[in-house]
Amino acid sequence: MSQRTLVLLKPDAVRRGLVGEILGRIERKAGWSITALELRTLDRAILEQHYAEHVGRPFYEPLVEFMASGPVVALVVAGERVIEGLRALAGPTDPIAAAPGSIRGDFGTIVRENLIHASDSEESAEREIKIFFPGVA
Ligand code: D4T
Repeated sequence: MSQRTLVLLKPDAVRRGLVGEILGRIERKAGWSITALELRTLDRAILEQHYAEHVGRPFYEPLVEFMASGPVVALVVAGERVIEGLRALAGPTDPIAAAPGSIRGDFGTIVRENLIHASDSEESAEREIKIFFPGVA
């Protein structure tokens, strides 16, 4: 089943010089392709849309501050079961609980700075692709 997903390499990944490493892991999955890609610094308005489900939670303000603290790399990845596949490549939210071999498991230690976002469903992917790449059909 071919799908699309929205991926963000978070400011910690960009600051730490892990963009090439993470994009390389995505590119090496057979048959997946990057169909849009942009380096940009996110403002509050776009983060409020992206993290709408978390507004009001105790971690929301520090999360937005962190996500606006430097540029991110936003990309769309297309391919076979790419939504589930990107979540598996990333590993679970808490990097200490994430298995070695996953991006979070290999490079992260704290929940807020967990390196990568990947859409969690087809519905989220379509919503998030519209937020970050309104021009992409
Ligand atoms: P994203 O959405 O960034 O791919 O992460 P997840 O899908 O793995 O996790 P999430 O939506 O539950 O959390 C979004 C974002 O908030 C940070 N966070 C999360 C945090 O700083 N403290 C917390 O307690 C939680 C649950 C990390 C990811």
